[in-house]
Amino acid sequence: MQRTFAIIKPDAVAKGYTGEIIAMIEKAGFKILGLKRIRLSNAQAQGFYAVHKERPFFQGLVTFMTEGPVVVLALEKENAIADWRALMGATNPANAAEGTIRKKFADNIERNAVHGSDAPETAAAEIPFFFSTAELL
Ligand code: FUP
Repeated sequence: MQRTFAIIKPDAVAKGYTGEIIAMIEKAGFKILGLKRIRLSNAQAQGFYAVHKERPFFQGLVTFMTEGPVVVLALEKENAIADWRALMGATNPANAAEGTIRKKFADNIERNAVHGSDAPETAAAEIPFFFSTAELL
């Protein structure tokens, strides 16, 4: 079993896609260990995306991620990291495969509906960024 971390981003939450995305997650066989609807502070968004802080899109990304509520999830499944990234689709929805979440719901490379950990070390850092051990059931 492997764990991964997911965010339903402000664009998708605001447009009312939370339920459909959670249904896709469950249908794909992920167990939801933790789930909450929160609004990121500026400091949380900057900390979460710290690896991108030298990138030209960093400030825009932080502004977007704090513009409204998000849903954060801790997911478990065999091969969870790769399987969740496959279900999300490519970062740029223009390149995302048919049937993926980003193809269905994302507007562009910045407002791209969902986040997913990209490696085991990332998942191991991202899950505790938002969930305590007692919140993972
Ligand atoms: P992903 O792992 O698919 O979310 O993609 P990246 O880690 O490459 O990028 C993280 C986030 O930065 C993306 F979800 C959206 C944002 N981003 C931009 O806004 N512009 C870019 O050119 C690239 C990424």
